[in-house]
Amino acid sequence: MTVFDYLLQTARDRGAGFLVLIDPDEQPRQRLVDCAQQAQEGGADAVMIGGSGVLSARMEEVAHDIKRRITIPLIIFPGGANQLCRFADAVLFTSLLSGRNPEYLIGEQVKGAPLVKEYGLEAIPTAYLLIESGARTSVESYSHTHPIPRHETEFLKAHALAAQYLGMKMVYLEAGSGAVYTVPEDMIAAVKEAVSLPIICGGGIRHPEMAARKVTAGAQFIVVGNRFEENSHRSLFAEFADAIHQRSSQLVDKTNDRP
Ligand code: 1GP
Repeated sequence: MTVFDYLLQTARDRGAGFLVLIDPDEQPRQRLVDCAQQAQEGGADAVMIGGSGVLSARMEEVAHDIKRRITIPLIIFPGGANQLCRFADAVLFTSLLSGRNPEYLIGEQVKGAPLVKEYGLEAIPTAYLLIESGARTSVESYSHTHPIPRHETEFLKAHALAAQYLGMKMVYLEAGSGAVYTVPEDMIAAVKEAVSLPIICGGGIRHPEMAARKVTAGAQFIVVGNRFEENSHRSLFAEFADAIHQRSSQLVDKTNDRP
């Protein structure tokens, strides 16, 4: 089974998928590896690794160590082509469609594509849509792009539709790491109504109830990163997993679902 199919099946079986984002720049390597293991034991469905400013050597060593400790998929969420490495199962092959900077629309993708092939990574074509979230985020700073204004729902829907017609497989509604405001639920619901693509939502989600609201609005996958840098106890992952897995009664041991 591909990672993409595993994700779709997870969303179907559990109501939604819980993705934990690890930024290799933020903490000591051992703590990041422990965090990934706690995430798996707490009920996360996959671990994502990446960030806006990660150095490739750091990415490689952290991914290598995490991959050895978890059985759920490890998915690269690259800030640029230099973050690709062979120690992962898949890569969210994103294009920052909300911006108009050609480097992040297609430039980094052209640099990265040969590496994706060489490393044998599964590429999951994903439209990355940044939504204004109350303060300047590192994605804005690094990409030199403007986010889609909050509540400009028709504009957001047009971007999501364009992604679908371009053949992308997922749409990521991003408020940005550590966002003051999360993606509004009415914008999630509007995108859900407009396109048939699975919706990933992340940025600023700090409490299980916030995550649950995004799922109720229509998000199939919830990404949480920052919150676990302060507290990576298994019990906190489990609280998020319970809130996100709104169909958890139908579950079987997910380690059997691994691709
Ligand atoms: C950022 O959506 C992710 O790319 C996660 O955001 O770190 O704020 O949870 P947080």
